Amino acid sequence: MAELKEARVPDIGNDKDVPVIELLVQPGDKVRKDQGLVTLESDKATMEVPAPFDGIVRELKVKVGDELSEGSVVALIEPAAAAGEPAPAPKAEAKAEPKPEPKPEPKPEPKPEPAARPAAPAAPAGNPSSPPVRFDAEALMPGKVPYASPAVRLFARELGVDLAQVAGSARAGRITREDVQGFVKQVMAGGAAPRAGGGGGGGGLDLIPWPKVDFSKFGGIERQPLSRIQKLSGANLARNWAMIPHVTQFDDADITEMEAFRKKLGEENKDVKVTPLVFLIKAAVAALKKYPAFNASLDGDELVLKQYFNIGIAVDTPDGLVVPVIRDADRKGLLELARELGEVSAKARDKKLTSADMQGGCFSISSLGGIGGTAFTPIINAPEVAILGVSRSAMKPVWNGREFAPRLVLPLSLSYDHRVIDGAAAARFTSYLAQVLGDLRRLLL
Ligand code: CAO
Repeated sequence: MAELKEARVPDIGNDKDVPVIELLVQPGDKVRKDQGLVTLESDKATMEVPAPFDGIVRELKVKVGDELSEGSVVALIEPAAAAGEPAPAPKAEAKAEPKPEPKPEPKPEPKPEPAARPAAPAAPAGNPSSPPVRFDAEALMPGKVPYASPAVRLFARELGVDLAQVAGSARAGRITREDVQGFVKQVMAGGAAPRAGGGGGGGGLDLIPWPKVDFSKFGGIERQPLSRIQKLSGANLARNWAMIPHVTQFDDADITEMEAFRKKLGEENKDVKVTPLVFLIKAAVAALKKYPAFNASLDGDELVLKQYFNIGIAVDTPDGLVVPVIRDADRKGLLELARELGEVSAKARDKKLTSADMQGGCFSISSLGGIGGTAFTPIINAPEVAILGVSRSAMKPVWNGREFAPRLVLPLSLSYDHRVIDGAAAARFTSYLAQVLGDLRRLLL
């Protein structure tokens, strides 16, 4: 066998430790220059690492989940000339569209958020490959092209599937190969496939266009671009709101005793800030254990029940909402959770969260208790099936059977996916949460 050459991750801007989400080739596959080898997905964009030359893939050096940066070796390729054969002919479909759309996006500059589109990057020294093919959050916004990797686009074209009809199940609504297969299966079975957008009747949202208004006709205005985070979370929220039948169940927890314990814990541990949220994480884990349907995700006709307890926490940052995940919350004590919560929210506000920090969540908590309000209806963070909203606790007169006693009351708002959870289960879940928060000894049961 002739000398093998390395295919490396080219310049991908400022992204580092970006997870591999898809392998696009196998050892033995013939590849053309610029054909995607693997797909990487950061919190900002998805990109393919292209083959630097024509040849045959002899070895893949990465697997799904590996985190790569510029220069990481992805595969060993035997160059076509050395392999003694002409470069494999591109497929007809690929010929029609040799460069997958959306167009390659140039490398982002270090800072300016969000819409900076600076000059194209030079290929890094010693790596003759093309820049990675990016397709970013803009493609997710309504009215734009469906969000899918070039390999999935090609696959869809081969099957004659219009990607605009397919709902993406991966992060940020990205359409996977499995989504296309699932769509075809459902169409073949004569069922209504889940549709991504409007138009054409059927199961889609047949919406009228967004109102176009010249606001400046009515007074002064200023335009501000949305941040990347706003674009990404906006697309996710819109999909989740439109596709999940939400119901919100409200309840109150008497946290008078919990609050006394929290204050004591805070006095004994000055180095860490213990807020009500850590108790809520613990109580949520107890409720998820008791009601496993809340620790689940829908996958076609199946419910995937999880045996781990990773809790997403909505964190408000100047650039928008992010949801980092606290892993294995069932195995951590209150102080450890308090420390981790402090670290993760600082990381979120300093824009240092990686995609890995935001993956693997089972159930999310959105706490507005530090700000105010009495109740709200949080939007479920798909593919999770429920989210707990927490508002500000207030001292209230509560009837104890003999008299009104002053009690500290915490409002809970649980939004749930009604396809998976019925109202009775949701009411049981929130009243159990309230019981646990009212008497923390229940956490020991
Ligand atoms: N009732 C009364 N007081 C509360 C409370 C509640 N439910 N929750 C927190 N507090 C208090 C805390 O004890 C703290 O008081 P001190 O400063 O006196 O100690 C204060 O409010 C501020 O708390 P915090 O917000 O710093 O900490 P937290 O652990 O409660 O929350 C975090 C951390 C990261 C979740 C929060 O800062 C945050 O970003 N919240 C917003 C989440 C959000 O935007 N959700 C909306 C999503 S839907 O669009």
